[in-house]
Amino acid sequence: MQGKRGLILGVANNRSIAWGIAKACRAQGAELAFTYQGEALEKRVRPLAAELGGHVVGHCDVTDTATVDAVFAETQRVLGGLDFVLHAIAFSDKDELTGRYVDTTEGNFAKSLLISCYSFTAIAQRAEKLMTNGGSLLTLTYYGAEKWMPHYNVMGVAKAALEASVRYLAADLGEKNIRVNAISAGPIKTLAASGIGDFRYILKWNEYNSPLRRTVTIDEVGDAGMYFLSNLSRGVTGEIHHVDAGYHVVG
Ligand code: 0WD
Repeated sequence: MQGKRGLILGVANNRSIAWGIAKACRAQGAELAFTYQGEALEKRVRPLAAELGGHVVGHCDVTDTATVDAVFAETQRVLGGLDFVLHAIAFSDKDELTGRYVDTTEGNFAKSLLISCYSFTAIAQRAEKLMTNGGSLLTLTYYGAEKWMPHYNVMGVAKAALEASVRYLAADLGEKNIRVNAISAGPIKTLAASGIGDFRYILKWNEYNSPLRRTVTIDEVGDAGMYFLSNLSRGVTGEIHHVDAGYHVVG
């Protein structure tokens, strides 16, 4: 990753999956730029970025296009171009990550799909312009896109759309040697995950039932992320890769 420049979206704190991936990329020599969402997270992201000798390129809320444009302009200024982007962003109203999917409201459906799915396309549009020598885009998904999961509800629908968009983006951007992939991570206790109903039960269930008889860590997802964001995966695009202790073969 020496000489590679990457933009990391979605670090909330040192438990974030994005943080695990950023650490793994930095360990191989990548130069990183980070965004944060709002002032509260800025306080957490700044010291983390500094720990990896990275840049902070500003506040990015994907529901506010001006902030997305601003962080890409700042990334271009600071890094002079891009080789990879990590998208580790998702959101749904917590009240709808419990109970039944059928009760999803139109407002939360639109907001969840915008933040958790469309934002990856919005980011790909801007990254394409900065990736003049090809590049790699990576997003995070979950098995709830493929199978029903208790409480995952509208996020499962958003992740299914996100996985489909990985395939469409891969086909569109392949001729520019820009690759697009997703990691389907097993459940990990993060800020976002704490909003999902009965999450502790899901963790235990995965621990008991996955082939490796455990859950995964952000460092394990981090190493797989480094593979996708580096030349190691140069022949791979449009892939949904499970890093879930094997749960998807039994669940
Ligand atoms: O078990 C898990 N933790 C799994 C997470 C299993 C499989 C996949 N994932 C996915 C998530 O769905 C998400 O896409 O991994 C990605 C990263 O999530 P995370 O590391 O679990 O969670 P967290 O550390 O909370 O980071 C997600 C961040 C947000 O944090 P909070 O918790 O404040 O919502 O996504 C960002 C924000 O920093 N985010 C936004 N960024 C820009 N604009 C927005 C937004 N509108 N909304 C959320």
